[in-house]
Amino acid sequence: MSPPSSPITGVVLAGGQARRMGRRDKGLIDLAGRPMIDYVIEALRPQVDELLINANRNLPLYRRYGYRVVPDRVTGYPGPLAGLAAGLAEARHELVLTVPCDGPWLPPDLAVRLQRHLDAEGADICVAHDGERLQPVHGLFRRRLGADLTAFLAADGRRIRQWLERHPWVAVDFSDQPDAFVNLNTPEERDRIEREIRRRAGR
Ligand SMILES: Nc1nc2c(ncn2[C@@H]2O[C@H](COP(=O)(O)OP(=O)(O)O)[C@@H](O)[C@H]2O)c(=O)[nH]1
Ligand SMILES: [Mg+2]
Repeated sequence: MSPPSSPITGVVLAGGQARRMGRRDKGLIDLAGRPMIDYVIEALRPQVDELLINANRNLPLYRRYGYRVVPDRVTGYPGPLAGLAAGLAEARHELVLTVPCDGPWLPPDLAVRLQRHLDAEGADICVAHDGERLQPVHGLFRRRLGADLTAFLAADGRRIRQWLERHPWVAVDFSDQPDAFVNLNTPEERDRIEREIRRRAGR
């Protein structure tokens, strides 16, 4: 795989309330013997030049990974855009890649493919599409959109799709990797994916 042409800051979005997971801190939930976020960091680390963790609870535990931990700058848990806003405000690089903390099977070529399309189409935002639906928390964003996102959130904007429409955005088809966007929102999903991880690892 060829490296991306511009440096990228990766942001793991681990700042949600996890209402469907009993409000536990989802990134730290055990998945086959490791905190869920371990899988995400392992998959994202080789794809980016800087890594940030967006979290709002248990900050000392997240800091143990050795990356900067950035909490939301807005209150009230307005959704993933709050985590993106924190990432855009703190990123060292001009391109910012977000991924959720609850998807253990991230595409290994996520950054490369998103950046290729972002550049080719001259867009400001490039998000993944799994063949059936948009997966906009897997997205590459230009850092300078931070001011507009802050304004959108301040005006009570919440919906990702609505914010995307304010900017030139494109989607990239990842339907060749059907498992890549599996994410764990409920205890049942966690149990099912844990069984699958153990099965694949033969343990
Ligand atoms: N910073 C921040 N992140 C959030 C918030 N709400 C959700 N997220 C993150 O956004 C991602 C998607 O949220 P999730 O609850 O899994 O919803 P899903 O899109 O239905 O799977 C997760 O990585 C969450 O940690 C929020 O209010 N603030
Ligand atoms: Mg999820």
